[in-house]
Amino acid sequence: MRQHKLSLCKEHYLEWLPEQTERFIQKYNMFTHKDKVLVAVSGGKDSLTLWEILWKSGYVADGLYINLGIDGQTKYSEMSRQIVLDFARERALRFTVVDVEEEFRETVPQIAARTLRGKAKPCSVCGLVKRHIMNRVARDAGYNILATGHNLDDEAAALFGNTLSWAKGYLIRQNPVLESIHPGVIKKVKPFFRFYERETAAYAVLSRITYVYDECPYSIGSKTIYYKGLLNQLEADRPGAKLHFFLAFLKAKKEGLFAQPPEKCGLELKTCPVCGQPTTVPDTCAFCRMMDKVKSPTVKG
Ligand code: Q46
Ligand code: ZN
Repeated sequence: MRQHKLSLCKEHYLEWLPEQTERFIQKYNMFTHKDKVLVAVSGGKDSLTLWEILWKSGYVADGLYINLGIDGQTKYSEMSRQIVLDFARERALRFTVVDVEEEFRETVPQIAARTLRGKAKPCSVCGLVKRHIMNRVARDAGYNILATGHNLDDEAAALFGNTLSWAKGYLIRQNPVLESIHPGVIKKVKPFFRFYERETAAYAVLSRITYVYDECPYSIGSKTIYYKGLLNQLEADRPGAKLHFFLAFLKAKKEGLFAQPPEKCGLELKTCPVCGQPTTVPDTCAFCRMMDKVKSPTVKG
């Protein structure tokens, strides 16, 4: 690991990553052994590795798998669902499965195809659906922490994109720890945000975790993947650049840069009358508005 000027053998690497995870959980006040953690698992290496480490470290950490219904030729959802179920059963872990099609009568790509937001690509609709379900399951089942497996490459790429367009709103909100700001919202944490993707992948391979190798077909050609490539080029010439980029951003935030403008600080979040989740408008939230359109029958001309 050139970025840390550190080389480890297999045995020590398998100790190092969980120790570092524990250090970050404590350093950033993510959660303690008294909390009830819900881990969002996609079947990929990051989320399964996170679940495994939290479980082995004795945390109350149950899984949530959302079947998005992204199948097509790759059978991405079907494959990832099976991998998550096998992973949990082999370790006797508790988990919840939410099937979007069963619950909303349509898969994520089908919902997206009906909306303006998702016409070209379902990712924005997919994000909205996932956020809504994660929050709802955590809230209804009494979890007070929602953990995701985002790694440094994910966070740095998102920051890079947000910085290129100076997306103020996203820069204000981007954080590895998001405290609950509304009774309907669960505290969100990303315990792997300081690990390079190679580091979590190495752990998954060395500890023989079976995970889905294929990415979601809709991620192909995405801006995120392009930004990750650019940051990897930078990292190759300047080891540690990616980590520095993200940590310097967090430091700047701590010092008050990217803070909420004073006129917005007092703005209270409203509660969606349909689902109880927060919204900035005094009406139904974006998710409920979108699902309302899905429920109404298509008018054929
Ligand atoms: S948003 Fe887009 Fe991902 Fe949803 S449709 Fe696939 S690539 S899974 S993180
Ligand atoms: Zn709602």
